[in-house]
Amino acid sequence: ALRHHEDWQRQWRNPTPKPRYDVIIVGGGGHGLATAYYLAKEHGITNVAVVEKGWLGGGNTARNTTIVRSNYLWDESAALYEHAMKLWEGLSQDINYNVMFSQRGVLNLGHTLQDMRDIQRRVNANRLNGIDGEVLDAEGVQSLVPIMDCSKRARYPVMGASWQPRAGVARHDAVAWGYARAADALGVDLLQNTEVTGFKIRDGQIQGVHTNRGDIEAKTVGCVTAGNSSVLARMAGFNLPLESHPLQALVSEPLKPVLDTVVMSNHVHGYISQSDKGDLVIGAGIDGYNGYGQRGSYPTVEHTLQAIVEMFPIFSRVRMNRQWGGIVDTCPDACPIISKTKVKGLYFNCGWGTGGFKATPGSGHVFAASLAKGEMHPIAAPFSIDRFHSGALIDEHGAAGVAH
Ligand code: FAD
Ligand code: PYC
Repeated sequence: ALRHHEDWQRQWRNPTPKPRYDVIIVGGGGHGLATAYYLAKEHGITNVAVVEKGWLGGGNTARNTTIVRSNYLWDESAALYEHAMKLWEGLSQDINYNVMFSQRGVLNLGHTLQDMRDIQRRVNANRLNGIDGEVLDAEGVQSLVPIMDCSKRARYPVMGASWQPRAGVARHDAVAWGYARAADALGVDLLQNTEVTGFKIRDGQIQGVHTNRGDIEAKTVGCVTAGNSSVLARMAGFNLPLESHPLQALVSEPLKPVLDTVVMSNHVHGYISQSDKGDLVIGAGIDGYNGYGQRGSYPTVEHTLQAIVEMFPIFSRVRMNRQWGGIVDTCPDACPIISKTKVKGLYFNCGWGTGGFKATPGSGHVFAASLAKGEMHPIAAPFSIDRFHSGALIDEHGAAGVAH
């Protein structure tokens, strides 16, 4: 059948770097590509390069477990993630690319009284912010997910959950490819295999980047390099309060449809959904050590699968097909940094840690507006680096859903 799959059009050009652009985006993951797209589409800035050391979407964008939700506790993060959710809801039409956004709902389970109190508080806060959410008891959870062990026999019996019906999953590769194709069509140059090795800075103002393919000039540079952000910051002469850790995921052999929603438990600590291909998509917490290897350690895999089998004894004999890791940049308050820096014209968008996939459209949208205007978008402003000096942290460890 594949015989007829030939002479396909390229989805994007493979241009030679120009000597200078209006804006350079470093990092061709979902966030960087979305930024470039919105710069071109919403602000008419098309003389833009996305500089990517590997291939587009080859970082965390293509390695995550694709969970999308906006049920964060604090007003600042609720605004950011709900902005993204609204963009997700029209994204396939906007970029004319099927990102397979499936609003199948997300459950965040509670296994203790304190879990349930935190869930109540978060759902109340969400509803005050106009974000959908319900608190379910164990029976409500069981009726949504009949194959889960919600009995009292479990080591940590399920007491209930928060339920966000508009949450769900999306096809991660398609998000990167869709934004890439749409940005390219508007004139953005996507430069793959182009690694930024340093910054050109004169009198405190960014002048451009050094790369393995030569220097490229721009008076505005946005770094969206996820797990490598602190490395890039050091090249520019400052430190970021980030730790880079591996985060693993694994998928099973394909199964018939058995799970039509997303289940996350921060207490027994695992999360699971079933992809349209039928694989179970599974993850848990970060590996405890710092590192840049895109793999992880065996104890984490074992811990993850213990949690899954505890919640879903029915999966105990399912075989796992593939396992991998990505490098996530975790911030002390489990919130991103979207910020100007002490170098004029150099901006960073990073620190999304274990939870940035869901934010991809919103992050790109507010970052593009900030780069275009030279002033941080109001939704991005609270996520400035300055909060680590002022103390105005936004602690989202409870809503992060993944322990770190
Ligand atoms: P990336 O896709 O990593 O893009 C950064 C890019 O920068 C990379 O392509 C990299 O090659 C490039 N780069 C780095 N250094 C340089 C350089 N010097 N020069 C040029 N380019 C450079 N989030 C959720 O919301 N839901 C989930 O279910 C979820 N699950 C996850 C599961 C796993 C296993 C992992 C690893 C992450 C998960 N996340 C999840 C987090 C999410 O994937 C990330 O927060 C998000 O993808 C970050 O997006 P990005 O575009 O900034 O990063
Ligand atoms: O932030 O929802 C999330 C998440 C799920 C898996 C990893 N991160």
